[in-house]
Amino acid sequence: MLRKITLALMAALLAVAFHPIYVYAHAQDISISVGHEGFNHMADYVVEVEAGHEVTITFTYADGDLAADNPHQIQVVGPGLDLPTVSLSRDKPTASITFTPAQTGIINIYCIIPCVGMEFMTGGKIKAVPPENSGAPTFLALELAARDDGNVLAQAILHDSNGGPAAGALLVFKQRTTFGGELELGTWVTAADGSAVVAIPSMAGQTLEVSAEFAGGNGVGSTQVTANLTVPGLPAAHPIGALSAATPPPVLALILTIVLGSIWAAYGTVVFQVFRISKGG
Ligand SMILES: [Cu+2]
Repeated sequence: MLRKITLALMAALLAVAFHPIYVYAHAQDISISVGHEGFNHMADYVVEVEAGHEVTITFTYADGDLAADNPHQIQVVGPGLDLPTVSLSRDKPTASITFTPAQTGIINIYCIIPCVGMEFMTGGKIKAVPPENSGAPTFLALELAARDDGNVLAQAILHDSNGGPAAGALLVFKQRTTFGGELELGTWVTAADGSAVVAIPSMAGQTLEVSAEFAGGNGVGSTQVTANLTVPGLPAAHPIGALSAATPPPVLALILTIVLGSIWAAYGTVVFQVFRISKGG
């Protein structure tokens, strides 16, 4: 009984444990000049952006000081990105490209055609870093609860900066897999009370790590929250071996008696025969 109460308490404690992270959505505009001295006149140009937020890069042609036209074709290459190249020349001095780095990591900027100064146009980098906590936040809470049918219910509730429920918002639910990756469970729309509920199949003893994300936008901050739950229920207990029990079952006791008796009988017979032969000789 005491054990059951302890288990229930532990499950309840795990179910309410969550760690909210608040972030803010914003557009990121970057200007990069492209010329024979490199990107923004640097051979190792680096700029930081926040992953998950839209980035617009405006490239400008910076080779007006050269006697001849020095066209460039810029490619932006990074994880999860498939972007068209951007061409710049004296006749087309500006061009822009817009994308959203979905993950953190390094995005490279190259000039992919022969040009004056091309050796300075291979090391440009955009560092996509995790979003910072800033600005007016939205609030997202996530609670995991194990159900008797083997599912874990993940309930997320989104509130706006005034503390009111945020209805009609898109929440993306993800589950961390045992392989370390993230499995996207899907996108749910919050109800009038700001909540969205997902049922996740689970096994007894399994530890689930689930996250809910609100992307924000249009002046509303983005939010992410992660929660963990170890599904209650013990792995099948090992029954105590029948022979280790305080009172072995009668059939096993009988078999043991017969086996041990036979061994001792054989031993006795041999001893008797040896004794008889040695006496006879
Ligand atoms: Cu170039």
